[in-house]
Order: sequence, then C-alpha cells, then structure tokens
Amino acid sequence: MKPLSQIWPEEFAARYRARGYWRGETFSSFLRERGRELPEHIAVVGGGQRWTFSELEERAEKVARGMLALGLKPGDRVIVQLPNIPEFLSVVFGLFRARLIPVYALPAHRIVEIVHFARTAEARGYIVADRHDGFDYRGLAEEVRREVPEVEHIVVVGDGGPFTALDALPDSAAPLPEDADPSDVAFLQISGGSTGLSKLIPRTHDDYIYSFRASAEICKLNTDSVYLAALPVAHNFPMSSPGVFGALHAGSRVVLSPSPSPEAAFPLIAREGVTITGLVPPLALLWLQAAPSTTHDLSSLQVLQVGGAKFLTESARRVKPVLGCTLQQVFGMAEGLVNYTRLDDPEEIIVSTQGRPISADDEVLILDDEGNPVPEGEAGNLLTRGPYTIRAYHNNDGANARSFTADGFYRTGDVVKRTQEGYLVVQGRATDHINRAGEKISAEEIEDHLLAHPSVFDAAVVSLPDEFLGERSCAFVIPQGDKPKAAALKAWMRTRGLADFKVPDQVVFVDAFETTAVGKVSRKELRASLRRRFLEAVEAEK
Ligand code: OOB
Repeated sequence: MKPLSQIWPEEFAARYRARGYWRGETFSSFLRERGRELPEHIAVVGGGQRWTFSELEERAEKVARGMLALGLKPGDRVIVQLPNIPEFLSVVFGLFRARLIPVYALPAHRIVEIVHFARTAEARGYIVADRHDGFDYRGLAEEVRREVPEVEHIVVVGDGGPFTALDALPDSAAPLPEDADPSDVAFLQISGGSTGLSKLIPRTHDDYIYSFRASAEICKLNTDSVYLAALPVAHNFPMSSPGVFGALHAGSRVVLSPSPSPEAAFPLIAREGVTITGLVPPLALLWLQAAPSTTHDLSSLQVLQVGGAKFLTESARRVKPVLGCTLQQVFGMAEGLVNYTRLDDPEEIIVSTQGRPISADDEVLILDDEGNPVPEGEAGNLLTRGPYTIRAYHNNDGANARSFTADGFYRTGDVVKRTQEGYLVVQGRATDHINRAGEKISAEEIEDHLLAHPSVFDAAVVSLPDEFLGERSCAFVIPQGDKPKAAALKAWMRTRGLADFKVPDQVVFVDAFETTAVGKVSRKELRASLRRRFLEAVEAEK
C-alpha cells in the first residue's frame, strides 16, 4: 500500500507551528475535549436524531472498535459515501479514532468514480447508506466489490442487506490505537478534477484543523451558534469552511438537512434556530426567490455564506434586504486556500469581492502567463502556498508536476484580481473545467466517455453561461455513421455509471472541428473557439 504523506519543508512547518496555526490537535483529541467541556450540549441534529457531544464521541468509539474488529488495520483507507445524516459524523470520527483514513465521496458519485477512488486510494472499506434520494447504494457496493475485490469490508448505515449494518458492527474489547500524530494525513479529499479524473488530496490533522478553527473564528461561531449543513457534507465547503467540523470545534450545534432546497431547509432553520449556513449561487438564488413567501420564521439566520462558484454582485446585493442576514462570500478549494469576506466588512466589499485569505501566512501570487507578477489591480493566474494548502496530490507525479511550482506554490487555475484592500475578485479560470452549480466537471473526462460511443467520431466539451446553473456543460460532437439523437446520447451517457451531474446538459452536432494550417489546434484552443462561435451564433439570432 502506498504510504500517505503531506510534507511541508521544515522551515515552513516550524513557522506554522511557531505562529500557533498548527497546535498539535487531532480530530479525536478535539472531539474528546468538547465531550468533556460540553457533554450535554446538543452537537448533531438530523434524520430524527439529536446527539450530545458525549453521545457523538461514544458512537464514534463504537464505530472505531467495530471497524477494527472487522479486520481493518490502522492506515487502511475507507471510502465514505454518506448523505447528510448524523452517522456521517459518527462514522468519520470513528474512522479517525481507529486511525483509518476516510476517502470522501459524494452521494452523486456512481460506479466509475467509486472504482477510481477505490483503486487510487487502495481502499479496503466502503461505507454507504442503504438508500438515499431513490437510489440503493447496496447495489452500487456490490458492483464495486465485483470490480475491486480488495474493497473487502462494506458497511451500510440502515438496512445492511447482504452487508454489515453499522448498528451491527462487531464489538471488541481490544484497546483502540493511540491518537494519530497531528502531522499525519487524516483523510483523502477528492479534487474537483479539472483535468481528467479526480485526484486525491491528502490533508493532515494539523493543517485541516487550523483551516476550520480559523474559519469558525472568522464566522464568529460559539456555543450558541447553529450551523446548517445544506450542501452535501462531503464537499470541502460545508465540511470545513467552517462547515460541520468548524462548528463542532467551536462547540456549536450542527443541523443536517437531507436536501438544500427551501422546502427541506426552511423548516429546519425555524425549528432549530439556525444562525449560519452555506450555499452555492444557484441555491442562494432559489432561497432568495422562496424566502419572501415562506411561512417559516427565518429570523434566526445571521449569516448566509455563498461560494463554490461566482456569485454575481447584483444577486449578492439582494441577500441582506431579502433574508435580513449578512452575506459572506467564500472562495475556496479542496486543495487548501479559502477566502472570506469578513462579517463586518463594508457592504460594497461583501457584494463585489470573493473575500481575502484566512491566514496572514497564506501567500498569494497573481502572475501572467509567463510567470511574472501582473501590475497591482490587474487580472492574472492565482498561485498560493500556506499553512493549509497542500504541496502534493497523492501518488500522482504528472498532476504534481503540472499543479505545483518548484517552490511549492499550488497553481489554482483561477484567474483573479486583487483590490487595493487585498480582496480577491474571481474573473474566470485558465483550466478547462465546467463549474456546474459548484460541481466541477472535467471536460476531458466527459470527452473520453463520449468517444466510447460507436456513433461519435470526436467530441469537445465546453462550459456555456447558464442563467440558473452559472455554467452548463455542452458537448460538441462530430458523428460518424448513423447520427444519434441528442437525447439518446445523453441517455447513453447516463448508463455509463457516472455521477448524473456529469451528463452533458446540451449536445450540439457539428460536421468538423477547425484545424489550422500547421495541423490540429490544441484541445484547449478548440474548446475556446467552439464556445466563442456558438455564443456568437446565439447572439446573432437574437
Ligand atoms: C470549493 O472547492 P472545490 O475544490 O470544489 O473547487 C474549487 C474551485 C476554485 O478553484 C474556483 O474555480 C471555484 O471552485 N470557486 C469559486 C468560488 N469558490 C470556489 N469561483 C468563484 N467564486 C467563488 N466564490 O468550491 C470550495 C471549497 C471551500 C470553500 C468554498 C468553496
């Protein structure tokens, strides 16, 4: 099994410790501390359950013992694919306690993605819910085990069917392992996958805990705060910005909503007195639309965070008047760097920027394509390095060479400007992915699938502006032989075992792709030119 590591050069690590960012806490040590300080305080609410901090800790220990009794060994990786239910937290804290390594998958992921995670992480375990949103994950687990037999241990929250139910995990009196070293990798997060398949992001206890502890401070969380996880918690944003972990670290209550829709979330806000939540822009628009006519009392809400994709200034301006709460823009990435507008910033900064970094030691470079700094205030490529930004992906030399500079800066792929006050304004991006309502889709990955269709000669996938999604995916396809119908091609994509959000929103058939005199244009130029010509044609028809 390939060892997991995330290593900062010693001078950096020493500085991050000396400045108090890395405090030597682990996931288990902080939960234990909250359990001691706030034993009867409600920590987690969801799915008809309410757990106190001490109950969460007890449940986590039980999971830890059970997973080890199954035969898993500290250091083994376990894919966790759970919706927003309290067991998400007892399971991951249980894995941390047993020194097993969670690999976070989204509920939307299907066989192709899970098999990819299982292979690249060399997972030995997989934890799913029995059913969620009309889908039976036990069937998926059976397929995964057929394709990757090394995924020996499958555990199901709810009715286990052919597998072990979480509630029926064996008990064992064997002592639990010592706490992890804080500089150890705690879990593997999934990258947005801007080129090809998702990469695995190893995050350490030290670096990740710093990011959510500092985020909780920026969001002024305390033991009276109530954080609503509306987006799927496996996402970095609702997980750690400040997310469920930042909330628990601050001794706040976490409320888990099964869906981010106003219908599901509004009653929870009213019932639990939710003070803060986070949304992607399309959902924020939906909430703004639904709030004026709701019968639910939303007055407890103090902060609405919006991030994951660009929130346009005109929409941002409506948050305060419509919802009566403070907007916080969040611009972050699973690889590390997170920017926030601060709660007491002037309204103009809040509505027109994507915030500034968490840490005084987040180094931000804005460079032109030749790698030179752009003049102050101009747009350029964002590179960053700091106390919670990774230096490498897991076991992926190619991606590491592309994504990191020799001196350890992460190339975010985002194009940004910096204001005089030091706030970042996202202008766009240099990489070819589609940011579909906050879900990142790799053009390359989808093109590869389309090329597997017998009637597809070539395909190029691009993002198009979309009023609701922010961006939608459009596949330009050169057919061969019998031209399929667009709907049939989409339906076929659905059978490929991919997350549904990756199925192209639109398919446009073309006769040929442009080539230049010297030969084929690069995929990147080709995508840009297809997008440009398509948008020009739409404009001309108006
Ligand atoms: C968050 O994380 P990821 O890893 O799913 O995606 C990161 C990318 C960024 O590089 C950027 O392209 C885009 O998502 N993005 C934004 C944005 N927030 C993220 N683009 C424009 N405006 C924003 N506010 O999406 C993520 C992680 C932690 C906190 C928040 C978001």
